[in-house]
Amino acid sequence: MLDIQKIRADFPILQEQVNGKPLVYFDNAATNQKPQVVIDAIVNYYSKYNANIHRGVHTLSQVATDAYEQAREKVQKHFNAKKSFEIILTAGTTHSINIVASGFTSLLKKGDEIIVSALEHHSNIVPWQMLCERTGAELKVIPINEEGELQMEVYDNLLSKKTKIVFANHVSNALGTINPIAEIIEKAHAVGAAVLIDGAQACPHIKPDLQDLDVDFYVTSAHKLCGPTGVGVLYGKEVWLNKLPPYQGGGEMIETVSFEKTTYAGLPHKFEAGTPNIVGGIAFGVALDYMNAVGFENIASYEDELLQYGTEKLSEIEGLRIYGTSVKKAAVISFNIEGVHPFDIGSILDKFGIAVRTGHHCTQPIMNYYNIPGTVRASFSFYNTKEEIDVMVAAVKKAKRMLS
Ligand code: C6P
Repeated sequence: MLDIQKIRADFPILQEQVNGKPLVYFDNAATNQKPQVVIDAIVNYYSKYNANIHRGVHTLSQVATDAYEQAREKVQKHFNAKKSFEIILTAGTTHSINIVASGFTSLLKKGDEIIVSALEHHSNIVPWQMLCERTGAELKVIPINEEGELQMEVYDNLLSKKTKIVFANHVSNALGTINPIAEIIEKAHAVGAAVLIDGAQACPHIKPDLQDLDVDFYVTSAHKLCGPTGVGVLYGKEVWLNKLPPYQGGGEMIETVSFEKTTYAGLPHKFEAGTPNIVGGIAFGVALDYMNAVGFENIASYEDELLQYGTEKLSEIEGLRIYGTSVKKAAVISFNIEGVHPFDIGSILDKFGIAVRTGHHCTQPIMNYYNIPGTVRASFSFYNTKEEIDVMVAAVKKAKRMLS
């Protein structure tokens, strides 16, 4: 059992008022809020030991390097990666995906196939389309059904010896669907294809065991896990990271440089050119500690309660349709009211201090499937409450009266 009021006290922003009303923050899928310990870690770094890392013999640089490398180890432990150098600290999910997509340029040729799910965020579509343009490989799509679930029987038919890599998200940001990633990975491996799983929306709710999943690449962003923006994870199996060329050239990613020839550093530095987001990495480690102390099992079961409650209450509103009705779902409710544009509902909710996201959520293919311009998306976190859901439901009812 979580003590929600105690948890809420850890998040200073939750005491804020927006438009004269107590903030109800239901835009957690876009980015979630930061507890005081994470904010303190950022202030502490800049006030006490700000220095560049992996470079200086001086004390501050050593302290900062140790803190940064400890954060990498926390990430390794959290995701159960075999080696800490399999954890590349990046700028976020988008950056991580682009490193892999760019790296596959030299590994693909015309006639090869890439399979992507129809539930993907644009950042897990566009880099692969660019890869196809560069290599002549072909993109195949696993379609969805009305519930917003992947049609796995079509996936079975798409897989062949031509398949070189498969991409899917763990949880859909637009619909909340939890995808059967263990099955996706196992079937892809059976035809010799690699798999990249986009865990941006899963990681705030689920603690994945990467060795158990046997996934080749797993990516996520710190800012959805109570950490800062501008930091993310690219996990890759050692064998794959060794196969891929570096993404960017620069300082830190080299072993030796001369005008005749440069040799690259080993993992993880080969993929970490330039000064990284040092404070971001350190604060991410603190955020993981915080979330692990709350406990992912507690988080998942409490958020599921919020999801069931919110779904039930919103469903009572006549003319309201929820998109994404899979039985396996994270705490995201995407909805529309018949005849009303989602943007108008979002704008009225904002007047009541309620933050939701409206629009296509960077998933235009999903919106095209349902033939809608977008949805209103309420996404819950472990610090939200049923009372806040009541406030939103009442505001949606008012918005409906005003707009229809
Ligand atoms: N989705 C949302 O409101 P970045 O921006 O690199 O941290 O994450 C991109 C990304 C990739 N995959 C999925 C499944 C995502 O949900 C996101 C980010 C946010 O849904 C902002 S667009």
